[in-house]
Amino acid sequence: MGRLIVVSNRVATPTETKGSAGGLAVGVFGALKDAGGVWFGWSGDVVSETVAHAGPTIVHEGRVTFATVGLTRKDYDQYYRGFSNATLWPVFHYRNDLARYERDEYAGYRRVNAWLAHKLTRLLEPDDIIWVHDYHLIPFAEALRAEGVTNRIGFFLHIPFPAPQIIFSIPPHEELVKSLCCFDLLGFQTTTDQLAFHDYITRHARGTVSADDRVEAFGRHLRTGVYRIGVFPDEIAEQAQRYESRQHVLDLKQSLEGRKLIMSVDRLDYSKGLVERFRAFEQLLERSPEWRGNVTLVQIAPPTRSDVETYQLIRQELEGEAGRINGRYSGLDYTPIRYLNQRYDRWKLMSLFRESQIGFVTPLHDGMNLVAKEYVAAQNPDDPGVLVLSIFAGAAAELSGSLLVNPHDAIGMCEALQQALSMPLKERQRRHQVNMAALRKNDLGVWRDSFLRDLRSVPVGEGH
Ligand code: ADQ
Repeated sequence: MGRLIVVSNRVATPTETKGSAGGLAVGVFGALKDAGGVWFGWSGDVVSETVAHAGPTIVHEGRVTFATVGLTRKDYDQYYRGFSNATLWPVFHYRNDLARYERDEYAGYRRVNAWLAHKLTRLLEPDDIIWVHDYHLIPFAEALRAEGVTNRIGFFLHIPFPAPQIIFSIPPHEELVKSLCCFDLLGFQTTTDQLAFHDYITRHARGTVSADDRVEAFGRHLRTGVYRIGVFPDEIAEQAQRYESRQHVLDLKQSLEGRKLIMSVDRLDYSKGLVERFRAFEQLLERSPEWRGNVTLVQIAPPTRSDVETYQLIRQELEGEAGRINGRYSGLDYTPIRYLNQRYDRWKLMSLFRESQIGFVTPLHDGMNLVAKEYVAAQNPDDPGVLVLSIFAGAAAELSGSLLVNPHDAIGMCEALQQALSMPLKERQRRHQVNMAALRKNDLGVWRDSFLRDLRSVPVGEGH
């Protein structure tokens, strides 16, 4: 079996792969350890041109090589902050109103992809398979092919693939889709995303899609598939239980003074529906006076991409909403919304999830949403909390034991909170069992192994 080469915008550090970071880093590292190989991408540092061009920096950890490069300020601004996060991210999350398009940023995006591909070429061996992750690297296979690389190359899109009418707002949309067709296998989070891509191919690229998801377009042959990313539920359950009587949990419990707890955890991002969520919680306090003083929403939302303007605006808006709602409903000993802009260690988050009665996860659009899955896995099966989940999270297709809500309907979300807060134990247990069975059936290992199995089975040279 050939080695595995993983390419992602950011590369986890060797320490993060030992469990301190998200499960994804651990999951991908597991596959790298099994096959041996290289994890290649940006180090996260902005560096001088000399340092950038001297890279990659190589660190070995057993059979796995971590190879990272720094980005120059210009590359960072155009490729990362610009086209990736100010054009692709909003459009792929249906927020065309927040997107901008600048030709020089797009040129920078393609330039960095070509440069990264060139750097990787030197580390490749003929039998390697290459697994590229996410929207920062759409032109990566095309750039590798231009370098003469004929290895199998797969791509997994972690975020939604939007309907054609939405992606049309990016002027070079056809070039992007053409670039995607240079991969041998394209993986999507949900059937909706896969169908949106097929729709583009058949109706706008004069291509064909066969019944077994083989695509022919732009003179290339490729395959597409749905690979729902998951978690390792039993590890999370064990971690949540192990830390449930630690000081941070006891402190929280004491401060709640018997109140019910609703937990939300997200990166601070406009796609996560935080403003709508705060307003739904306000509706609960407005319409159900018996809950005033008796339920607290803890929203943990560490800032990300804070040098992109739209992220500064959402942060200000949220601070305003939290302040307004708290001003309206706080008492001398009661604050309805506790809004925290910090990162927490994973084990802490999992034990806080276990302590709460509701997980409130309401993105406006989300590829999958691992927080929803982590929330379910962290519950005590004897006395589980209820997941209130947006229909626009990829996870909604699997977690049928949740209360599904439309995040644009504040009163609907409020009603789901009311239902969850007074749900009988038997029903909570039944819903939890349904959700846990779904998590176990399709865990992170299944996601990873099925993608890699399908990529390895593509005949070499089939795409040409
Ligand atoms: P994200 O948009 O980052 O991921 P999500 O899937 O929820 O969203 O993953 C977030 C991860 O970060 C979770 O593991 C969570 O526990 C962790 N996290 C969040 N807030 C944290 C905090 N305050 N402190 C510490 N950890 C925190 C993208 C896509 C998703 C897709 C994933 C994986 O947007 O749709 O599910 O990739 O494919």
